[in-house]
Amino acid sequence: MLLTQTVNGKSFISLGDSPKFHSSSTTFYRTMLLAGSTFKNFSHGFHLATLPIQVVFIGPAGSGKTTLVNKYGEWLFKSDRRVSFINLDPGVEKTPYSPSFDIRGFFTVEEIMRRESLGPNGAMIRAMDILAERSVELASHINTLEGDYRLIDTPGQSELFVFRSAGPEIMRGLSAVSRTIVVFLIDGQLVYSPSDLIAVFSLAAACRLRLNVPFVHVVTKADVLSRSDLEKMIQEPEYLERRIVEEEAGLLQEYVLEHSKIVHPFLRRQRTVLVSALSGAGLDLLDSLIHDATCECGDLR
Ligand SMILES: Nc1nc2c(ncn2[C@@H]2O[C@H](COP(=O)(O)OP(=O)(O)OP(=O)(O)O)[C@@H](O)[C@H]2O)c(=O)[nH]1
Ligand SMILES: [Mg+2]
Repeated sequence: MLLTQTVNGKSFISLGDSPKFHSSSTTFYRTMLLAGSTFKNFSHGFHLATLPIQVVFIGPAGSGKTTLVNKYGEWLFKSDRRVSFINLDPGVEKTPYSPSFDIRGFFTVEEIMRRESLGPNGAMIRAMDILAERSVELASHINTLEGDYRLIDTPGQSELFVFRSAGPEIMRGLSAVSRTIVVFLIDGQLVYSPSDLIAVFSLAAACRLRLNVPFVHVVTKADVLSRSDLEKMIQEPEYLERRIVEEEAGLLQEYVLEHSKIVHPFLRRQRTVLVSALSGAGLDLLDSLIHDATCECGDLR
């Protein structure tokens, strides 16, 4: 039962048990979540820096989400930070990390296929809809996990996660309980031309519009990248435009040039880091971007 209670002159909604405003931040945030508050609107005097950072890894199938969750988690452990791993992919068979919270404890794509006589795509769609329906419950489960960082792995079929309601609902739930950021992964091996670059960053921009939380872009698999000028194309609009003119022709050139004008200002502000989960290159820069984007001084919103 929801009750309104008053602690030190502040009114808030509780679950009916005694308020634990001082002794348990988890209970406090859970009650705030159920009351429909959002993290951004809190005015309770909690210092942002004391809250766990929730990092949600999103990217196209095979872009390296699960590998990066594991490697970044190991890197954080080595830097004396406490980490919880969270798996939200009901279709994954094995994870290289031990999840503290695993959606497969509630349902798997295989179970849904069997139970509802669906194929793999239909079952994944159903799984995403269940995730959306249970997003508040999910966020409050996740909010019971200890640690400085919560690393959240998402489904391979990211388009279903982002463009159905699961992604936005879960992001709302997570943002209500603690500071939350998306790390958007781009598989560097798949960027062959300037138009590929514009295409993947347009996808990132569409995801950002859907999810409405701070984003950091990561180009993955930096150890096997053949294009040494990828970073230059990302950072320098004039250089990117020159490459588009050199490498594209006709209507496609016109179209890509127009898109590059839209994507570029956004790209420069967001910053992009090249990372190799295999060698560990770029993990320190990724960490400082995540920190900047989630601290009070952050300017990446
Ligand atoms: N060379 C190289 N390969 C990588 C790197 N990161 C991931 N991979 C490989 O890329 C493939 C996909 O990696 P995953 O981590 O499973 O990617 P994912 O995005 O979780 O995949 P789904 O969940 O199926 O969408 C695997 O074969 C990894 O070994 C990297 O930094 N360098
Ligand atoms: Mg994965």
